Amino acid sequence: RSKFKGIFTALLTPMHEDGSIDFESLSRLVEHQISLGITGFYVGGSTGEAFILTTEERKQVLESVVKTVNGRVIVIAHIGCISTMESVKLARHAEELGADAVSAVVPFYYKVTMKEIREHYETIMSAVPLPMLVYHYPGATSVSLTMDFYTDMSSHSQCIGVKFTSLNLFEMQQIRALCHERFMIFNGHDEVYLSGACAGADGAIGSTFNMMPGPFIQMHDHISTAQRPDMSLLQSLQTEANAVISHMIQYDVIAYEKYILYLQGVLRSPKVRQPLKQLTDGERRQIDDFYRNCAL
Ligand code: NAY
Repeated sequence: RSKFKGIFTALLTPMHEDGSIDFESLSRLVEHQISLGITGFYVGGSTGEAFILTTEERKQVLESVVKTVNGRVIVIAHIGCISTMESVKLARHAEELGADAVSAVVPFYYKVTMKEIREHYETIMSAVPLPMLVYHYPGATSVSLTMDFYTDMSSHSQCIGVKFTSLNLFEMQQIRALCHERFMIFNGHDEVYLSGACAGADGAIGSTFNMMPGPFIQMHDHISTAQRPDMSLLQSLQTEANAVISHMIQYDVIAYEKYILYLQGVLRSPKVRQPLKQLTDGERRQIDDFYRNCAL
């Protein structure tokens, strides 16, 4: 379990100008990220545009990442779909490929109760023996999870924790206080990484790590190794990251990150898939100006 404690990039899916997947840029991004020292990848999540890829494409992206990684860092495969059966199929595929763990978003769209949500996870876990990470992102799913759900999940030895993409850090702290200590919490909103670590997060899975993993790796390393963490150092690292994030959130997050990586020469195109919003020429110029004067 301790191998999962760290900084995981919620990997982008690079695309060509026509919207098809650019596997060459994907491999380049993976290599670039490994060279910068990330702990692993969260493949096929929200940042990876998974819900607007075909099932076949989701499989191809995971295949490509597992092949490029070749065991050097950890791969968590997001296999969640709103259908339990489809999630199981993708989980089996992830297992065949040798992914280290699977993660599934809470089933959304159809309004089901906690009982069905629990059964959704139990069915996937009984079909595939890989460690499971619950993916909580109420801003996108509108699904709230109860503390009873978390404590039940934490008593399941296969369920290793939750990717907690919410700014409600009181809830995060309650999970830490009430769940089994082996139940890990991954902070999901990068702008509160440091606050999440104080509330008990063991690590983080974030999209901004695609373009700036540095401050997060430094914060994580410092928190995990320092006998007396230097709060002013940690605050200055979070502030450095948030200067970029506060600019980024004025735009579409995925398009922005792809554009920065395009400027850095890692991606060949900043294209996002329809119906996501592409950056306009005017927005690109504004980001160019910001990029020239920031620490990225
Ligand atoms: C995912 O599955 O890709 C994620 O949830 C990654 C986490 C990101 N969340 C979203 C919704 O994009 O990195 C965060 C987020 O972009 C960042 O904190 C800015 O709000």
